Amino acid sequence: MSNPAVFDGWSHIASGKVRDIYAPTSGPQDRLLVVTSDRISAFDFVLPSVIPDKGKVLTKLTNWWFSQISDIVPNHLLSEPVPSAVEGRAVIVRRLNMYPVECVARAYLTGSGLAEYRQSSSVCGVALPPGLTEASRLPEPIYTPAAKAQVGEHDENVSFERTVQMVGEDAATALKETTLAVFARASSVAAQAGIILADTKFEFGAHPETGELVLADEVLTPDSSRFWPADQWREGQVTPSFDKQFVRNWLNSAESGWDRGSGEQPPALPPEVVDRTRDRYIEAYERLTGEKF
Ligand code: Q0T
Repeated sequence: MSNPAVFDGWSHIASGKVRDIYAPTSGPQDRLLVVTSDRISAFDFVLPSVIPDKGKVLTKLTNWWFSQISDIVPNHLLSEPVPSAVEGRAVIVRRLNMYPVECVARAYLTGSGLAEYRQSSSVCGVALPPGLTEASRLPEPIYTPAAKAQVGEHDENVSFERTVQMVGEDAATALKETTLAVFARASSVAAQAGIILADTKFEFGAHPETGELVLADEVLTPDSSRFWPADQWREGQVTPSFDKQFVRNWLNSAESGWDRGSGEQPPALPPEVVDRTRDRYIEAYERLTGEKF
């Protein structure tokens, strides 16, 4: 992996597939700089191509959602300027005591949720009716938390009871209730835009002074959620992702020359796949927010 950018007064502390986090080099450690890159991942690989403006789109979308849901939960944003090199795709946030729980809500069954359902007729201890299949709509949205794994590992689905052991009854209940409340609000916004919010993941922390629950991370973006074009959903069929369908289709095609299981790194994307994918991120932003990017 390449080295993260250097910014005066900030020290790099962590990187994910898409984002880089920095702490102040000196002085109070109550803030972080979170930079969203134009990197894109698919099939668990970071691709060698970037999607121009993806970092800006995801940053604007997260900030828009934060404002839409601020009556439900406070968020970690601080209104402080970011280094000019990353203007538009970075934020300064309050440094929270993060809960080690990935707070997932699901309204449709796919991915790890479907795999677990096929094994146990339940997901994270939530019993589900028989006969569900790929992309089935659930009777109601469910909370399916996961325990944050080590870097490079996949998060492990856990029961609500397990999260009680991890963070205590009060925090576990607040995580679940807040996750489902935000999910309900976001689902209705997405539905009006012709987008199904199949599932999404939130990360919360505790305010270091007051202990109050605060929403962190990115929220309700295509990277943290499954957005499906409503007109392409069919129960029983894998629904193409709103944002990455061209990327996945091309990587899976003979034209890419790539074998997902080979252990080889994926190849660079052709320019037309990059351009169409950029358009999809912008379209998602514009449909959800009703605003021009
Ligand atoms: C965090 C304290 O974004 C993440 O990883 C990508 C490198 C997950 N993560 C979040 C934090 C945040 C935020 N956001 C916060 N406000 N306070 N830690 C650290 N990693």
